[in-house]
Amino acid sequence: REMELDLRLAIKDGGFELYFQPLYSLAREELEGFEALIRWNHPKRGMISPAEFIPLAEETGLILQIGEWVVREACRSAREWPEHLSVSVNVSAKQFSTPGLTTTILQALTQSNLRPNRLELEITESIFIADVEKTLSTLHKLRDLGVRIALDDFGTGYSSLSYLRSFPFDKVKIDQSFVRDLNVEGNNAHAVIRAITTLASALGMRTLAEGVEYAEQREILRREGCEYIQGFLLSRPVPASDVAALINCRD
Ligand code: G
Ligand code: G
Ligand code: MN
Ligand code: NA
Repeated sequence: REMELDLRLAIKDGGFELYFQPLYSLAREELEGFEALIRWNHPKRGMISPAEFIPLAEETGLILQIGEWVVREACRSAREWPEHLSVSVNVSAKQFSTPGLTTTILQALTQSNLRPNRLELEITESIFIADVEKTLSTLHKLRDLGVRIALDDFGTGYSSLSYLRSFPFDKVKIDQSFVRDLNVEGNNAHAVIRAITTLASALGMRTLAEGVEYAEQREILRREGCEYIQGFLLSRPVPASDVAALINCRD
């Protein structure tokens, strides 16, 4: 497995980089923070998408070391931003189910001296496939650290509604596929978005729509009660060195 060896080398030699994509509050018309998205700069193949190497990292267990690096680096970066901005980090199911997770998060917060409520962990419904009691206990431990917890890619798994009821997530990230459906007439996509925002708000959770590419989508989302958006309309994910420009640009 050549790719696995390359991954090990990348962990050792610092072959990864974090890109950041803005999360935007529609209600306040201002930046809320950034989602950290990992990139692998492969010595021969150039930039490799996480969609390609995260599955291998999960299979081989290397996701644990990579995940630790991501959390540390994300906290370190966020420490340089204005106090009101948060950083969101993707946590894979495998990472979530390891006992060391809370320690890793706590260490990253301590080392960077970042206020815990500036860190948001994005987890997917797949964590509920495992032992539900254990999953809930981990979620509560993380919540006790003071970090925020978002449910990512919402609506793509099954029985989504029961998961929403079982834990007070801070935020529900509506999957891009629902936003894409808004482009097509007569498929009830508005109604689905409204149902999600109504339910989330009744449960005291905020909603963010992913994959927003057009102003028309943004306006529908605003109308249907969605509070936050993320997507190419605002910005593609950018390297850390370009984050300052996004923070300073007002529109
Ligand atoms: O950034 P991009 O669209 O290429 O991301 C592709 C996929 O990889 C998405 O599902 C995203 O959640 C995931 N991903 C990006 N960065 C990380 C990361 O740091 N950790 C994990 N576990 N997944 C990530
Ligand atoms: O699974 P997760 O939601 O973490 O994945 C985020 C992925 O979505 C990243 O790979 C990011 O590059 C991608 N992404 C972010 N905004 C947009 C967008 O507006 N359109 C599309 N097609 N992809 C997007
Ligand atoms: Mn995400
Ligand atoms: Na998502």
